[in-house]
Amino acid sequence: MNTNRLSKTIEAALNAQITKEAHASQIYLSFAAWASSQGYAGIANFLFKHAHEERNHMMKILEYILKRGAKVEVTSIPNPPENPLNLYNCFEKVFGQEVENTKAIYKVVKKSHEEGDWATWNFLQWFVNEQVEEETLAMNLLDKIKIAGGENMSNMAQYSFDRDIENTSQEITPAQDVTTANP
Ligand code: OFO
Repeated sequence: MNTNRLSKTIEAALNAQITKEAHASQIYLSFAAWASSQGYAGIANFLFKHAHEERNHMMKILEYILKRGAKVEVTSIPNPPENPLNLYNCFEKVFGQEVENTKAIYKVVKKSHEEGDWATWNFLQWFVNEQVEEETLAMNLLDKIKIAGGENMSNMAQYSFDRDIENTSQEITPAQDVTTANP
């Protein structure tokens, strides 16, 4: 008896999304390492936590595929992009990456709608909301940098922003407390 509750199309789309979330995690990880090497400890901490969050998103999808009796395919992850040129460029890239991931999620949502796979559609609504949160956060940080001088931020402004973001990241669940259910 076939107990797979996902269609081949949805199974493939969700597996592709696993790779996208893993890729997002690698991007945050590489930007965090870059920020740390530039002396931005607060920003590095913030980005490391986000790398962890994205990995939990990957796990959330992986667990869902297994729960529905379908097959997980773990594939290779594309390389992260080049290091950012500066803080402004870093958050520009972060925002761009979040928008790309939102588009990818919307495609899977659309497929689940077309197929009338309401369980998957419902499961994906969590990701739709999460992307709104993440886009807003990146957008707000980008706005702050713009106000502080954008690409021409002074050293003092960079110092304050780094300290500021450290406080922002205090509001985010510490990486060690993050779970798949509470990313
Ligand atoms: Fe996975 O949440 Fe953003 O990309």
